[in-house]
Amino acid sequence: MTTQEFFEALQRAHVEGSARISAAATPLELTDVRNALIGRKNGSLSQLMRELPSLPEADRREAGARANSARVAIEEELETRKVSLDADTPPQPTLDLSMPGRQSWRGAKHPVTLIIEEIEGIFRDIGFTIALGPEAELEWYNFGALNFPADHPAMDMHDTLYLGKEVLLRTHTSPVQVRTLQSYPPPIRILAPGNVYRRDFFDASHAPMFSQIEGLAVDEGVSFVDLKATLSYFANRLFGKTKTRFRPSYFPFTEPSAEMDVECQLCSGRGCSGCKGTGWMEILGSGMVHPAVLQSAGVDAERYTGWAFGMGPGRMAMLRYGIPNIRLLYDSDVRFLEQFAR
Ligand code: 2NM
Repeated sequence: MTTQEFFEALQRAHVEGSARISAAATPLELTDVRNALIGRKNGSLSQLMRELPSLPEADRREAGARANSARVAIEEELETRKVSLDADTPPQPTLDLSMPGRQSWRGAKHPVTLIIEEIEGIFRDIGFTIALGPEAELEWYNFGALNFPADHPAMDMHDTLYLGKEVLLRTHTSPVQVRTLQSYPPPIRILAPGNVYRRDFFDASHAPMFSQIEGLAVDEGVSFVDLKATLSYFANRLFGKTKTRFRPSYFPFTEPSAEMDVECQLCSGRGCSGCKGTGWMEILGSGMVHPAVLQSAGVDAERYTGWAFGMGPGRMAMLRYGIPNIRLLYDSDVRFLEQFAR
């Protein structure tokens, strides 16, 4: 390439470049034009500048200076065009920092878990220990040791889920109490929370698996006064200061037996549809442990007496939180559970 040809090519590149800069309609197109003109590898001006070393030595300084000013001019035109294109281009939608954040599910304990923990806390404060046992139980621990007569209707295949000839899913946590009596000498004060199973039809107030909490206290000289005092104290801790009453009842494993009511939490005892107008709500069953139960667990019933009780945390949670249908406790709908996050 002669020096003359170099100058002409430089002139052409500049004129064409200016035209393409003016023609670029968007900032993106302008970026393409910039690369086509002064891109390091393939830009037309960059390629021309690579010819400089092949020009006669006497012309190189002049040619270099002209090439440089063409490049500076092109850069200035690119910048001017960019400013005007940016001004006409509406701002692209970007991240809106004023948007509220996406709410994430916090996780919450199930209301039945909350009430179990609260009940455990109350009894732990007064010297009870938590005791656990198997859910698949021998029939003897579930019924035989508990003074159920051999023909008791609860043992019927229609009410109990049998796993084998003498093995079943426990229908209450009382087998834990029997096992504790067999393994530890009195004094005994235990709380036995856990899941139990019944062959119930699943409706608004029955489920095939539900949780239960039972308790047992056995020592010398333990009386019905201890039962009443302890369970009344418990009700006042759980529900706040509240009236309690005991009504006679019947269980095979206790004698005498009593059910404890608290003032209706919905109407404060005035009588409403929730308590069927009575002003009272039943919260647990209880009684003095039948001597036959102590004897079958190997405890001397002449020396020791005891009292026991049982309640349903599901029912307690429904009363406490005003939950209208038991299914809400089993569906695990996060919109329901979320209300118990704290
Ligand atoms: C209840 C009501 C009354 C009870 C009795 C025993 C045991 F094993 F000591 F005999 N455990 N739980 C009991 C007594 C349970 O539930 C409504």
